[in-house]
Amino acid sequence: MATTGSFLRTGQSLSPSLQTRKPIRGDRKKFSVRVSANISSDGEEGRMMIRKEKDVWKIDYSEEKPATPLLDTINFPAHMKNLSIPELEQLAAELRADIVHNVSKTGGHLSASLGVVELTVALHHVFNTPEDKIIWDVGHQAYPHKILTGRRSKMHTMRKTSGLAGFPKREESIYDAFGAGHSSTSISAGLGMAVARDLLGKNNNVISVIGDGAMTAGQAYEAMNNAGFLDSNLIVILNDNKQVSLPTATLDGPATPVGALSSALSKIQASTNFRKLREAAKNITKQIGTQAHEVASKVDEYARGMISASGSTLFEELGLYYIGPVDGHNIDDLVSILQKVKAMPAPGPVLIHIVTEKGKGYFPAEAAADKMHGVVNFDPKTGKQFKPKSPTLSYTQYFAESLIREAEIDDKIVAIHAAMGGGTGLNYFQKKFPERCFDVGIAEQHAVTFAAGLATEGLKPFCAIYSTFLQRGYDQVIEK
Ligand SMILES: Cc1ncc(C[n+]2csc(CCOP(=O)(O)OP(=O)(O)O)c2C)c(N)n1
Repeated sequence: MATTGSFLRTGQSLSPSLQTRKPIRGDRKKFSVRVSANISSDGEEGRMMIRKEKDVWKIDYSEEKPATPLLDTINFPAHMKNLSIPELEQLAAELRADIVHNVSKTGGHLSASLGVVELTVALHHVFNTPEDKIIWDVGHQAYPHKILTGRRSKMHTMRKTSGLAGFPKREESIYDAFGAGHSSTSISAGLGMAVARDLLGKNNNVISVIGDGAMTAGQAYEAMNNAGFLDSNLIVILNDNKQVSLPTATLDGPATPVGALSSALSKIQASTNFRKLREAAKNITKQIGTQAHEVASKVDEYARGMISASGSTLFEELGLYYIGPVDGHNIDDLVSILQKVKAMPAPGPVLIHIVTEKGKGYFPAEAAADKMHGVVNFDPKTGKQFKPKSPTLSYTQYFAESLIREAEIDDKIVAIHAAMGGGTGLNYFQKKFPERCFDVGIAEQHAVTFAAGLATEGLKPFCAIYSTFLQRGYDQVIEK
């Protein structure tokens, strides 16, 4: 499990300004769903069991549709408002089982959604969508969101003609605040919505959820830089699952996260001292009032300085208030922290760093080399996919093999891809020539100009950008 290190927990102080609670907006009808505290969902007709054993949810995945008594009562987020923490946990377990069952029939993106089940439940419990806006970056992780926002009965139509889209789509639902597919747009879009809210005199919340992969793109930093300057209230949730590039099933397993940001995030997780010092600093301010403010802020500064080489200062230098790391599978902590942040009167842009595991709760995905990121139909019991066997090599494989052959005789050949080793076939090249292959993260425009730089010095770069993602490097292709 990727969730190592120490986490910010329920009850830990965030900041003195978090004490006052905003009035809850919207006069929502309260629904109360009670399920047995000794939680287990075992179906009529012996359907798939969901039970909690020693604090761990056990789901016996099978061909059968799982019994989901609590999820069956939830059609919209309004139905989740009165649920207790144990009930929200049960809802998450049922949601996870439902997603595995659905995707085993339709294919699609599996593991990103499994990783954000608890986050999705916590967000829809705490915030009042669709007035509050949730923007899912890339959008491949939005299946639990779709299920909780009125589209559960249509999940079997996912990615079929006239069926549900595989990504959030504004025309599909008022709960889809922004369309996506290409990555790293959520902070820009969220900031736009936050500024529009302020200009229009509204007071809803805006939450951008962005993965550590999507966070490698320049646009995310352009947006954070602007957010720090504009200082509008905006919540950015950084979903850190240590999967920056798309992992591939074909080779050795998940790629090592690329880039300085990944190591910075790891340092933050490891730095208990940093958080202890910072919290101490804030508590001093709270206890002895404004006179001590200067002293306390110095302590806070010192605490930040302790990990000055890491990402926490990076976010804070950009003007975002950093909170974390938080265990992204602990609903109790997520709910408590989201409630506190929601209650802040004027926090400006806040970044909540959560740590999750891609494929969480479904063993075949957790164990798979590619985490079962994108799948065809599969057997839910084993995770075995029903992939059609092709008698010929794909174009991508021909490309990879040809490039490797050329590179064996010409050591000036190098290769570049943008977080898409599998999709471009360059994972084969990477395995053969690790020193001559560059995964630059989700940074297509950088990839193209980086290749141009290599070429100016006499190397022969092959920059392979997958599909429509080259649109991000269009100017660089034309100009450079
Ligand atoms: C501009 C662009 N380049 C590449 C992709 C392909 N892609 C989809 S998801 C993904 C990885 C995203 O990582 P992260 O944001 O951490 O989400 P995770 O899948 O790990 O939950 C990539 C590279 C994309 N959607 N958009």
